[in-house]
Amino acid sequence: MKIQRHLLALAIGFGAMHGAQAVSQEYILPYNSLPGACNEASNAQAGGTGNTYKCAAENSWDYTVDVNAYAATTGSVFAAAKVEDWSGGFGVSYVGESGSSPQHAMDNDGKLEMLLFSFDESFALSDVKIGWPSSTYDTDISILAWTGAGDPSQALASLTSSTETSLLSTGWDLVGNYENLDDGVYRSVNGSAISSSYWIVSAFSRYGASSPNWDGAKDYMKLHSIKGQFTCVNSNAPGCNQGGGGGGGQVSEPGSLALAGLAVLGVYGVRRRRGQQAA
Ligand SMILES: [Ca+2]
Ligand SMILES: [Ca+2]
Ligand SMILES: [Ca+2]
Repeated sequence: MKIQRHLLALAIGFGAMHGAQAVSQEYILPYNSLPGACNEASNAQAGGTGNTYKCAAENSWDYTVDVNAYAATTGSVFAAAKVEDWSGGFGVSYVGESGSSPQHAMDNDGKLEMLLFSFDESFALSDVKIGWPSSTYDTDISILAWTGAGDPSQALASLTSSTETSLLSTGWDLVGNYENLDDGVYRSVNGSAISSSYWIVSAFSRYGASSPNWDGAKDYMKLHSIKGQFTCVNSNAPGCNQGGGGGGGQVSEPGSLALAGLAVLGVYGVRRRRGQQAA
């Protein structure tokens, strides 16, 4: 297909600390409805690494979340990969991976692939939707949130210095594993309402744990949308006090990490792509 469009609706919330103010609204970005919500902010080499997508929240176009991809073979640390913007949603590729379907998706066939969502507010992820495939492949996913201490930048440092089996001991927590996601249908996740500024959605992995003992079938999917809630701390997150220099829930010290935010971010991108790797 020639015109690749996709939309990611994101919602994230972070553990609220002092002064945090919960926001009840959820914001979902419907597929294909809001062109331009997601844009590639930095390019990667062909088939290569390190690009960044900036995606706007549906209800607050001046609020963006960064989307990056990482991948690792068993025993190796995670390294930057490429966010692929397909019609069904985001996939992941890395240098050396086949560009053919279904490897163009986010998968665990070869390297374990993941998408990292970085917010500047704390966000409670509540729902995830894939936009591909309909039934051909297995579609199990895993979700992690950064709950470690220290500056939030430690989340990224921990990721890029960890392997699949060591990641959960560095401040990243497994929020849950979710089996057999259906194409085009939101799946409720994060039942304990964990909040964080950093979220990982990956193809299924036990991340070193002994369970669940799901089938060994490889998983492939394109991440279409996410939603959740922000707990207002900074004033610019969706649903929080905006336009003012200091809403009621502002945090004065970034280091206090008390970010709690609730918001649903609509991340969505429209991109023209070569007709290759059609889903
Ligand atoms: Ca892939
Ligand atoms: Ca692969
Ligand atoms: Ca599986």
